[in-house]
Amino acid sequence: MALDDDNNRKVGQKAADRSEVDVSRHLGDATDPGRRRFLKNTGLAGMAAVVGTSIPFHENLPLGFVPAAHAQGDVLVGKDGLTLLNDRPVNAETPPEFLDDPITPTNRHFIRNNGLLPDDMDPASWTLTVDGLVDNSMELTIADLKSQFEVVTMALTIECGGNGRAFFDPPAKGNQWTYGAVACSEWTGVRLKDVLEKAGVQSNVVYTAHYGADSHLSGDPEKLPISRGVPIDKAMTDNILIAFEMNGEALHPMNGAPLRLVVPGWPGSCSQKWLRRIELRDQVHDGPKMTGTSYRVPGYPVAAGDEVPKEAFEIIERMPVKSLVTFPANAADIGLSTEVRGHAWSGDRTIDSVEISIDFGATWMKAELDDPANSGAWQNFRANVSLPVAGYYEIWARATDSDGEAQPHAIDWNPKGYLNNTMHRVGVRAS
Ligand SMILES: Nc1nc2c(c(=O)[nH]1)N[C@H]1C(S)=C(S)[C@@H](COP(=O)(O)O)O[C@H]1N2
Ligand SMILES: [Mo]
Repeated sequence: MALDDDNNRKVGQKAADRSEVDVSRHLGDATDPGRRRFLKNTGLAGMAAVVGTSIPFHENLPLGFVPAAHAQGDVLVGKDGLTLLNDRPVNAETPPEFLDDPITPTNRHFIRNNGLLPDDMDPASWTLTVDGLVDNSMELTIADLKSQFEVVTMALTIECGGNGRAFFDPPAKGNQWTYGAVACSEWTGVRLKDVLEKAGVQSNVVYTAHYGADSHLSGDPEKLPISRGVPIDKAMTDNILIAFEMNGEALHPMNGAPLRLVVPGWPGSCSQKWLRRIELRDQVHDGPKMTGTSYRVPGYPVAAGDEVPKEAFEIIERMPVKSLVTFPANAADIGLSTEVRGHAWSGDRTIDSVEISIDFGATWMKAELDDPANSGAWQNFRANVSLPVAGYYEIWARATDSDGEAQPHAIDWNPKGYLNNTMHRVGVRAS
């Protein structure tokens, strides 16, 4: 960025005014909705991200104008083939066939936002505060993180707790994710554990609390869109990163630039984006989306559509065993012999086997299964499949994890539509 820190802060302030006050009050119907939507959802930092550089004369840009080079109201810049589920906040998933790479490229990583992007995502002036029940509170720049801690690169799976919600009946409110709120990119950063150890975790700590710089949809600066945490034992495992690079480059603005947590194997919501602060607490965190029915499921099976009392909800911890077929694509026309490919994962565990069926589950064949690149990465599988005669087939995949748990045909319904790990079915026409 060409602007110095000071200037950037000023810029951030202006952009906030623009998106939260001026735009909503004064634009009226004079500009097309796509443009208003664009401004409201991205702000100045988003515009800069879109054009790939800073905008020196941004203060002269009339309110409601977006850079002419990108006047589509496109909130998926730098993404490829994602399906937009919601544009305020931005939520977009990746069709399975676009998740075929062993490591998910940045342009194929899904986006799940609860609020609006921060206006200032400048890595040079970014700081991370570590405080609460620690011996030494710390305020670290990204340069400090790089110089004071071991920098590591790991492939880590992030899956939204609501992935698969679209298949709940009766339907569950929220983004109607089908399959593609999951990804496994390569993240570079420092271990959360190393940072917490340096801060000195006090003996009464039970939980972390994560805070990001994104703003609440209401525009109320007192409100946070989301602030979650994990038990301290989980926080001290060595595959949780405070990441400043994604696939060897700066983080994508929508994926938490310039700094985020990556907590593999637990609901994606634990992986705070635009990370500004980690606080250690002597009680379970109670930030927005930690309590009530958010990222919680009933502690016992309930019938579909049942009312569940609030006390019965428990915080989701590890994500269940699951797999995804990424080739062939659903509804593809294929030959009688084909390779089948995909990924499998299970929170805090590894995958022991993936089986494929082409006859609606009557018989299963074992797929070839790779080891994970490292702990917390999904595992890639492939199988050569021969179909006996021309016709319609379904390719089903079923993963079994290191604890012997296998993917089910159906899961217990829950009110918010979390944890759907039913088998993936891909329909194909073979000839
Ligand atoms: N600050 C912040 N962090 C956040 C969120 C958010 O809205 N704000 N969404 C969370 C949720 S619910 C998920 S599933 C993941 C998604 O990460 P991604 O958008 O990079 O795919 O980010 C998590 N971290
Ligand atoms: Mo999520």
